[in-house]
Amino acid sequence: MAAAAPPDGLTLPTAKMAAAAPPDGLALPTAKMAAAAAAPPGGAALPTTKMAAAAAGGRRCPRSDGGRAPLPLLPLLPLLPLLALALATGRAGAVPAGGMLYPRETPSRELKELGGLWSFRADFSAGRAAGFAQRWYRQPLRQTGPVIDMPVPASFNDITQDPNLENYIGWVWYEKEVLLPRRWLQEDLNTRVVLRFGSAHYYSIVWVNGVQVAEHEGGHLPFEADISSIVQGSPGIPCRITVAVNNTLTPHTLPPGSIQYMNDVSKYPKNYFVQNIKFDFFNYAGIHRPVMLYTTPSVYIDDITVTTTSSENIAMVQYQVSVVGSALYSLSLSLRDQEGKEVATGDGSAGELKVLDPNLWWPYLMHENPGYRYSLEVKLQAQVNGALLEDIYTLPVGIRTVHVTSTQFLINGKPFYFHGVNKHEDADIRGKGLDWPLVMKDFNLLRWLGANSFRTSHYPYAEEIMDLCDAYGIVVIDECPGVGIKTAESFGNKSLQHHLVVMEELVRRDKNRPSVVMWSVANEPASQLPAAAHYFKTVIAHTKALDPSRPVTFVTEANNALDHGAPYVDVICVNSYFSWYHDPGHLEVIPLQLMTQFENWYKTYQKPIIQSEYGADSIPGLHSDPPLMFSEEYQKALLKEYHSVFDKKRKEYVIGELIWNFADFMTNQGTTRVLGNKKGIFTRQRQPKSAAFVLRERYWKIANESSCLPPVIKSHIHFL
Ligand code: BDP
Repeated sequence: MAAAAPPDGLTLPTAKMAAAAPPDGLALPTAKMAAAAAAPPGGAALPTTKMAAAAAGGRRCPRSDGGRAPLPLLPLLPLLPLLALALATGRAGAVPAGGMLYPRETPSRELKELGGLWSFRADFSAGRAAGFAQRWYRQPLRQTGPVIDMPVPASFNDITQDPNLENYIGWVWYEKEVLLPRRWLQEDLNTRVVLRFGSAHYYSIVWVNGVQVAEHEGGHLPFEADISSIVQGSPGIPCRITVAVNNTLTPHTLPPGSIQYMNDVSKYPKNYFVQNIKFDFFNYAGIHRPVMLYTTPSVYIDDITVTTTSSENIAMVQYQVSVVGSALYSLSLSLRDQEGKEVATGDGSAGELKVLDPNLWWPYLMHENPGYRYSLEVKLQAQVNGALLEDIYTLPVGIRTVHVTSTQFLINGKPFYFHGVNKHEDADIRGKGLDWPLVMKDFNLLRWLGANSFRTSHYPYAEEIMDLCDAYGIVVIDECPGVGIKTAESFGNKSLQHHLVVMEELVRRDKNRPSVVMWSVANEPASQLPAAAHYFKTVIAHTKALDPSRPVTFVTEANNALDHGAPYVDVICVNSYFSWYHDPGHLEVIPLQLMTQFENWYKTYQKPIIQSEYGADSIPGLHSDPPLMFSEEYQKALLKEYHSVFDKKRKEYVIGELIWNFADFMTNQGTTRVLGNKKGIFTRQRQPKSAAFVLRERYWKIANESSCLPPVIKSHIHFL
């Protein structure tokens, strides 16, 4: 839609106006968050009823309350979710504590994807709180002001020509009206209708037909709500889904950030503020991943947990199934191979399946048939009011083991060397929105490169991406959004508690994925601060308690002697930028400095080490010989210096190398960033720079050396 010419009345502000939004106005959803973000150094007041009324007063909008005076909503904002919940009936409620199985169509479950164009409005009001003051969720969004079309999934930032939307901080509103199939809506059918968001960044509140159904803190992870009681009983009436999303980051969010108010009136307009972040990627926001409606019977399979062990020619698949809706049910399980042949059966909510001569899940380039997955069909039967209900869920299961020794990372008992990349979810126009052509291109490039692994720097990636890692055998270090934890405040108890919840959500989501071989709880925190000791001890212990089957790490850039978190990790992951941020331009220092880095870390901890980041920016097409910084030649030369040391140390205890970065990506503007970070070996449009060919030669060579198979030849892989 005509975003370039803002529709009348939307009053898209000028840069100055946007900046002038009062500090109190971020109107974060909870009292605690609001206080954190909104306490300006100059002592500007927190929102008052008067301000709320003023914010609401500038607009003539139809009132859904029959003309009564508006409630003093802003001070009540922290209570809004509760208020709305109280209005909801039946099963509608907060994010369930149970499982978060990826929605799949099965004989008992139907699915409707809600991708496409949604109505959208950023709340540019002074205070950013007009949406709450005027209760935009109570009626169609178009009735409370102008809307534009916004694609979902996508970040909203780069969709229009408006710089204020690109850099917007605060609440944005999305809405979609959907007609549901009649068979979902009859009250007597024991059908449950669930609304699920793959992720929205950062804080979301969701209403259905004006009733709040969900509230979720954090981007990058899914949340859902049972909306049966709201939609059932009214077939033919559209179901109106309204979502308010706020991208404000505070010292206690993950990642952390802070709002800084500029009070020097000789330099900044009144109430000028900026969002500061301590991480190096653009804080894209919006509904980033698919939104789905799906059904289950009212008694349903809520969660499945699977772990696998194997020895000789026998594998065991341990399972646990949780059921919600009834205590009287039976469960049967059937494990099938890729030909559909049943290889094991079981029953009950916990047990073990024995698989003879198993096809193990192997990483890409370690086996001619990588990523082998069985299908575990779980069937639930329950009697409800005399009727037999059946729920079926099919989970892909990869059988593999992971072990860490003092010098090796073993997958299925064989040494695994990570030759891979760090990525971002990032692309032109769509920002961090899931985009199938891009996802497929990236997997084809990874396999072309001979990469067998990546780290989800610096947040969990879409479930759809993780599915492909499982299917193609791409090994994943699964990182939570613990990036930019740099201040003492972000090591406090409040942040810690949130971090534990985020790890619970991440493990719940990805625990059954064979591709995930290790959790990373953070990237480059200020782990030299004494507070990091308790913090990482706690987060890592919690993660191990949630999932005893996988090693846990965090990625450090601290000095080995000063790092307070490293004692608790299973694998040392270290980032270094020799001859880039340190001794820029001096390629000759790399061998000595890198050797010293490895030896110091190993001497201190006797744990295997991954070079989890190294790299250099290069501007594609910029050439220089001898190599100078930012040229393609310099990037290549830097990589080669690192590689010569890796080759010595991978015979000892270095177990991996992950280039920074797979592709160029967008960052905040700054004097060291030229339209973003240029350390990609591919451009942001996914074209190879010279360094990509260096890495490709290397990765295929390593694959052939370390594979337990006859040589894998690039040209034998048909898609390359
Ligand atoms: C590392 C960070 C990464 C940055 C990279 C860089 O982990 O997020 O993008 O530096 O500066 O320290 O390129």
